[in-house]
Amino acid sequence: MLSRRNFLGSATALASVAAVTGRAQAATIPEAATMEKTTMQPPLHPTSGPDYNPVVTLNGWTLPWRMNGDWKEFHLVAEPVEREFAEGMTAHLWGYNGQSPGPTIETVEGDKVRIFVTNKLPEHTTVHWHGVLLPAGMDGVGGLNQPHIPPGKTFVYEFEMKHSGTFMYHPHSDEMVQMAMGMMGMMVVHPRDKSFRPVDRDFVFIMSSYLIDPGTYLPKVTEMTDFNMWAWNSRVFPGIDPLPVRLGDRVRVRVGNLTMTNHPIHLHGHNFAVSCTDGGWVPESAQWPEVTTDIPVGSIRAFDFTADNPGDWAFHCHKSHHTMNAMGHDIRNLIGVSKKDLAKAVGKLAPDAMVMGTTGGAMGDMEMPLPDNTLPMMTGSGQFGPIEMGGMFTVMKIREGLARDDYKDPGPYDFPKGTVAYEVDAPQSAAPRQANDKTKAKAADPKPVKMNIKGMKGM
Ligand SMILES: [Cu+2]
Repeated sequence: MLSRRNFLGSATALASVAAVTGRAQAATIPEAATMEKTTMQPPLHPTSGPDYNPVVTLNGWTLPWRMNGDWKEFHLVAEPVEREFAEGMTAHLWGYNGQSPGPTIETVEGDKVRIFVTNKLPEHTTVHWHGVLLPAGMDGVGGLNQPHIPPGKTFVYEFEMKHSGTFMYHPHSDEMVQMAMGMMGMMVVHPRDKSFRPVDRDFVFIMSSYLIDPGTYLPKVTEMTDFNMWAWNSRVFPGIDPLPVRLGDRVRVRVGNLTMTNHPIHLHGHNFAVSCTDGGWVPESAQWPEVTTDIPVGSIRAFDFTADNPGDWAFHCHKSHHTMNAMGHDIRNLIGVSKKDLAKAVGKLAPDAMVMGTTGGAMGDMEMPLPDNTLPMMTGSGQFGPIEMGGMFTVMKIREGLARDDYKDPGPYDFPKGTVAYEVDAPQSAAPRQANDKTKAKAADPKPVKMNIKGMKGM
């Protein structure tokens, strides 16, 4: 008799057979793909299994896999890498497969995945699969769930992707050092049912922060709060890819945060709703419209919207010191201070010194000699002049008629005639103001008061 209990029992037995078979199959390690380029690579369409609309990773790529029986096999190599943050600055980081962050791992709900992790770092490591619901022995916390992976060794993780959504991976082994060195990546699990919340363009990136002193190459890994490079996929503006979108597309942007602070991520020109976190899909009844969503530390937010407003739209972290590159934080606020007097006083003490910022801005215009391998604090330029940004800033470019998989930078937006804010030259009429000198006060003030009194007396 096939009772429910018997049926479940045999299903469990089958699962453990599969696991044993899996272990035998793990004997051969697939080739580890690497990537040299720092620009967004084209989406990787599936060639087997259920169809899905693949993601693109800002300044990144998707890790190729191979099928081995019914297992999807990936190979991550933890290793030292060189990462260009933007033209003019390269950092010496740790990452995976030639890049920091590591490649995006893309799978489908229900996939059985086998991920080989080879450690080419000078110290031990592990990989934790943040948000993926899996057996404890696969969770990757060194010492707690598994032995640390020694340098030169390869470990295998095997689990089933039981839930679709957006997740991350990072070491759980000398974690502060290894994450401060840039070891992290994103994981996207597509729903098995392609009709579940489909989008036309699906962008993904992870946020990381570094303290790299001007003129140096290596992050200071013991820093806890005072970071100076605020990066999306270990890139800073103007090194971050734009997000090209076809007018009318349904768009999803998935953002992970492995910095040590929160980031209010803001998109201009549209409202959106958070559709997914690292905990799963947000029911439509629980969504509300936003233009900024705060992404806490160790969290993911994916938001969806319809790109119905053509143009070039700023897309950035709303903490203004996160849209800057390495800077001196000890600059005094000199707004309103006379430059001439100050220059005289400073000149006596330090003849080569330069006085800056007395009008409150134009830091983007400043020309100061920078140390090697150091980016200007505020930089980038648009069709109307300097953009004066850095760090976590890029542009979403919404255009008519882009081809489906076309993610090339479409260039600056061609504004329709008469739609750009403009300067007026007409004389300004004097604004009515309350009198404030003695003469005018005498003439203007008492009369209405007297009139009021008279009026009251007359009543
Ligand atoms: Cu921020």
